Amino acid sequence: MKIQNSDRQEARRIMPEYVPGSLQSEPCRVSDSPGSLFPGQGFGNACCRGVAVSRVVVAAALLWLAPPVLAQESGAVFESCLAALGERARHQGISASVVASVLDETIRLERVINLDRSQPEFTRTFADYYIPRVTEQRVAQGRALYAEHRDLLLRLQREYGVPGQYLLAFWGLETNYGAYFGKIRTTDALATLACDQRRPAFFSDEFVAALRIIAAGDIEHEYMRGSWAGAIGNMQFLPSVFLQYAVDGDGDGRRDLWTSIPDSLASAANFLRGIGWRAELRWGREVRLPQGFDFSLSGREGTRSLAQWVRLGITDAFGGDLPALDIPAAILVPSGHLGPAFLTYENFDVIMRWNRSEYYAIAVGRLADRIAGGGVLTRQLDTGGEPITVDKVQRLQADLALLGYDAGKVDGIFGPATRRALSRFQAANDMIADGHLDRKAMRAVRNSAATLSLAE
Ligand SMILES: [Ca+2]
Repeated sequence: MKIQNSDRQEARRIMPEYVPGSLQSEPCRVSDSPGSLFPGQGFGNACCRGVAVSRVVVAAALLWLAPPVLAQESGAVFESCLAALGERARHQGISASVVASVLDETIRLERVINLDRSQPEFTRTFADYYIPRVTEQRVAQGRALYAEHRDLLLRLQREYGVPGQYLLAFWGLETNYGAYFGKIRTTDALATLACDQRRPAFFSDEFVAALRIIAAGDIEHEYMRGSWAGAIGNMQFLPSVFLQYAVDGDGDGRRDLWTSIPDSLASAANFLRGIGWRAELRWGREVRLPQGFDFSLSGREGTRSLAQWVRLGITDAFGGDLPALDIPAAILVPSGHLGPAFLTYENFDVIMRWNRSEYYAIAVGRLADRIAGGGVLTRQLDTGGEPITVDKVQRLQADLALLGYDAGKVDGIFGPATRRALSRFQAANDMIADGHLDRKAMRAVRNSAATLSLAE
C-alpha cells in the first residue's frame, strides 16, 4: 500500500521517540472525521460487534440467559459453594445484607463453563488477529472520539502521563469504544467459575472483589455486567483491577466504568500509570530492517538498546534515522520476515501487563498511532494459506523437542518459547530464522524429525 507523504510527516511530527523531562507533544489534531478480542492468555474481551447496549437490551438479554436446567446434584454443590463464598465475603468485611441480596439471585451459568472449556481448533496468525481489530472504521471513530473528548484527554495526559490516543486504543480494542461490553451478570459468571474446579481460588477472589464494588455503591448488582470471564465495563477490568485502579473521573462520587466516559478513560490512565507507563516514551513503532538482518535477534528476549539497533541498520518504517538512545528495545516480526517489523519499548511491556499477548500490545500501539494521525503499515500482512490447526502446532512442538529444541509445553499454542525454538531450528538449517509459523517451516521440522526417528 502506498504511504502518503503527509502520513509520514504527521507520524514523525506527532510521535517523537522520547521527550526528556516533558510529556509528549499534543497528539491529535483531527477534528473532521465522523465517527466506530480476546488473545489466548488474558481474561475478558468478548468479541466486539457494533451493537449498542442499553439497559433495554440488557433486560432483553436476560430472557435468553434464563437459568440453565441443572441436575439436582450439581445444583446442590453450587449452593453449598455459594454459601462458602458468601461466608468468605462476610469474613472479609462486606456487609451481610449486600452478600445476602446478591447471593439470593446468583445462578450458575452452564454457558460460562462451556466457554471456559472451549478450545480453539486453529492457531491464530497475527494477520487473523490484527486485521479485524485495527480497522479503518475503528481508526476513524477513535479520531472522532479524540476530537470530542479532547479536553478530557489532555487533562488525563497531564495528570497521568498517558497520551489520549492510547486510552482510546485500549477502549477501542476492549469493547469497540463501549459498543459491547458483555451482557452476562458478573456475579453469576464469577460464582460459576469460582465453583468450578479449574481456577477456583482466582475466581473466588474476583467474586469477593465484585461484591466489594457493589457494597461501595459504584454499581447495582443487576447492572454489573460484562464478559463471561468476569471482565467489566468499557475497559474490561477484572473486579480486583477495578478496586485497585478505578477512579471517579467526572466527580459524581461513583466509579462508573459502564456509562461514564470520563470515569472509564481516567481509570484506564490510572491503571496504566500504576503498572509502570512511562510518559516520555512511545509504545514502539513500525521499523524497516536492513538487508541481511539476522532474524534470530528478534523476539522480546533479544532486547538491547535502541542505539545498538541503530548501529545494526534499523531505521523507521520509511528509512529515516532513529535516535541512538540508550533505551531498551526489541524487534518483533509477528508475520515473519516478509511482514512488518516492529521495534518495541518499555511501554510495550506495560501494555502486556494489561493483557499478556504480543498481538494485543502491537494492536494497541498501532491503533493509538493511527488515532494520532499515523498511516497504515508499510508492509503487507501474511494472509495466505490455509489456517494451521492446533493439532499441527502440537506436532511441531513435539518434533522440535525431539530435535533437541526447547519448544515449551506441547500445548498447541504457538507462544514465545515455540517461536524461539523454531527460529533456532531455522538458523541451524540455513533458513531465515524469523520463527514464523508457516507450512514451509513446519514441513522442514517434520522432515528433520522423521529422518531422526528413522536413524534411531
Ligand atoms: Ca463518576
